[in-house]
Amino acid sequence: MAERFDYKKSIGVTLDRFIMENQSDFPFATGELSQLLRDIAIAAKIVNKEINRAGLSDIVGAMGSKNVQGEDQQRLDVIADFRFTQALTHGGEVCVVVSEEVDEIIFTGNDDAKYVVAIDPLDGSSNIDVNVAIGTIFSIYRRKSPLGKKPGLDDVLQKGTEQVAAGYVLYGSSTMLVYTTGFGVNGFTYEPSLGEFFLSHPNMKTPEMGRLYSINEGNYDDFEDSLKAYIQLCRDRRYSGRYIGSLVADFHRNMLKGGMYVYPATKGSPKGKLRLIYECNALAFICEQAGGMATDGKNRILEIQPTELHQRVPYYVGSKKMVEESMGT
Ligand code: P6P
Repeated sequence: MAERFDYKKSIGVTLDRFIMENQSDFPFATGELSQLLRDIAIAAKIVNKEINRAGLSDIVGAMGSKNVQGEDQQRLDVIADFRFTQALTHGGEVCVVVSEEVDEIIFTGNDDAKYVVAIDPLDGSSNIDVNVAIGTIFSIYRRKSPLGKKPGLDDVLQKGTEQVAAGYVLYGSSTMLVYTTGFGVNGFTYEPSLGEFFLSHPNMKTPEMGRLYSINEGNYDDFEDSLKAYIQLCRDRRYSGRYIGSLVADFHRNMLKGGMYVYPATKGSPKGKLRLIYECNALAFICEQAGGMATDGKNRILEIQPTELHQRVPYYVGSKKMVEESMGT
């Protein structure tokens, strides 16, 4: 018997309502963090629209410039960086931004603002032209310098344990925004016809164990013996290799199904490829909140004291038992 269509059934909780309803999680909450999360969601909607029509406009392909990492900037990298930086600046809640696309810290001019944002506006952008999922990753910190003063490096070089919120946007077969404020992880799916994110994945948890491992085995000869041994263990157990070259997409799938993503030190990237401040810390916070684990192969990611804006670290993230096994613990 088909389920009777219940037209009175709620269409669900919007992101805006969810943020407001959970604002009381924060002592002395005065709404600035709520507004900041909304500012990020607005930028995500704009970037989503531009990504979805990228093939129809002249915004695919490379800019012909390189970012601070020496990587070729795609046009959408620069566009996404502009959209998020503008939203954070005009929103008024952020005093300084660190972006993968910009060498130095970005002063928004909001010197009375409480918060700091570190962001990878568009991760995996080399996949744009081939229509593979890409993502945005963001971390939110409380500033350490006094309100009203010009912020500085100390406001940005904070351990991941100091994050007040973190999230990602996955521009995939559907567009999702997933975030945590330290009280669990919740996922929202975008309904373009209404221009709203709706709660679709409440209280996300990641399985302790999984059968998916995500790593670029093209670098296998560079791996430490312990990692080679773990990969062999995955092969012996007939795990599935799933690596699409887009961290957010691999991370999200592994979080839902159970799995582990690894980007270790390689000859090409002796300190690892992924950046601590605006990639690894955010996903580590989310992963731990969902019951998972994130290390650099030896130490908890969130406890690493950053020393440089664009510092890279080796990265092992996902199901707790898989990360522990890969470390030989
Ligand atoms: P490689 C994209 O550039 C990225 O930062 C991650 O999204 C992705 O997992 C990784 O790099 C891919 O790197 O060296 O395997 O092509």
